[in-house]
Amino acid sequence: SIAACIFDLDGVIVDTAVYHYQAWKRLANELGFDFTETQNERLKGISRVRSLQLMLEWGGIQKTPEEQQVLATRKNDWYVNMINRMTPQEILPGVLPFLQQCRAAGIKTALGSASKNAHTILERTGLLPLFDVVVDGNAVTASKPDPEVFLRCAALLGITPDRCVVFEDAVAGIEAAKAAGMKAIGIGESTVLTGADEVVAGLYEMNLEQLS
Ligand code: G16
Ligand code: MG
Repeated sequence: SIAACIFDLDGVIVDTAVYHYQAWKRLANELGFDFTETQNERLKGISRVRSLQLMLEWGGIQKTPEEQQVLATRKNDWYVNMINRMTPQEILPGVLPFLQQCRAAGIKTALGSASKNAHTILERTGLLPLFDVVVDGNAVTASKPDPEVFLRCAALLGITPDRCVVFEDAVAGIEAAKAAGMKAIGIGESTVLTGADEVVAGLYEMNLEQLS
C-alpha cells in the first residue's frame, strides 16, 4: 500500500511558472529578443542553467559559461524578489486539504523539486510544516527525467519506491517518477502527460481512497 506522497512544487503546489516567465521575459528583452508563454511551458521542471541555455538558443545568442552564470543570477534575483512576496493564498486549490489528509492517515509527505528556491516558497506560503522531507535543486546533481530527486525523497523517508506516489505536472517529472519505480499521478492534461498512471486537473480532484 501507499506509504508516501511526493509532490513536485511548480505546477502542483503553487503556480510559480508565472514568476519564472516574468523574470525570463525581462532577461530576454534586455538581451534583445522576446520570450513567449509557449516557450515558458517548455521550461517547466527544467533547471535554471538548462532553462537559460534553451532561452539563449531560441534567441540565437551565444554566451560563455561565466556570462551564463551572471545572467542566471540576474534572472534569479528578479525571481526571488517576486517569490519573497508570495502568500498562503497562492497555494493551488485542494493542496492544503490533501496534505492534511495524508498527515491524518499517517502517510509521509515529501517535496521533490528542481527549484533551488523551494524553501523560500514553502516558507512564504506556510506549507513547510506539512512536509516530512524537502529535496530540492540544491540537493540533487541530476535533474528530471533522472529519478534522483524522487529516490532521495524515498531514501530520506525510509520508504521503498514501490510504496511512493509522485504528483507531477511536467513530462520530465512523470518520466523521473516512473524511472524511480513509483506510481505517477499527472496534474494537467492526459493528452500531454501520457506516461502517467492517472491524470487529474489538480489536487482538488484527488483523495486518499483513489490512491489504494
Ligand atoms: C521548477 C520550475 C522550472 C525552474 C526550476 C528551477 O521546477 O518548473 O521552470 O526552472 O524549478 O527553479 P529555480 O531557478 O528556482 O532553481 P519544479 O521541479 O518545482 O516543477
Ligand atoms: Mg512542475
